[in-house]
Amino acid sequence: MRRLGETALSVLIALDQLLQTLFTAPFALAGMAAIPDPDATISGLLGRHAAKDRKWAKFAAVLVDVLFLVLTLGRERNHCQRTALREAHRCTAIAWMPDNLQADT
Ligand SMILES: [Ca+2]
Repeated sequence: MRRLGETALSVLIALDQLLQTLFTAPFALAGMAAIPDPDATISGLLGRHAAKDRKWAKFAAVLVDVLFLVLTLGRERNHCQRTALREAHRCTAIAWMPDNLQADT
């Protein structure tokens, strides 16, 4: 049962990263955002932009934070901020990629 749960979580994170990449791509193409990091999640994106005091991200982060607080029965507080920090410490960009892929601007 634990194996099923961990596998399901991996699939959900991969889908989350895909959605984040697809959501960010048009903004990147329009020059309004950095090239999307394919290993960043929606929560991480919200956490990074909320830390920059962007109102849209702060609003969305509150909603996501509440969702994770409920889903984890109160164990995961400030999910978006924590996710942004976790993702910042796990840079997965490879050497030939441009610098703006490795750090959100
Ligand atoms: Ca990934």
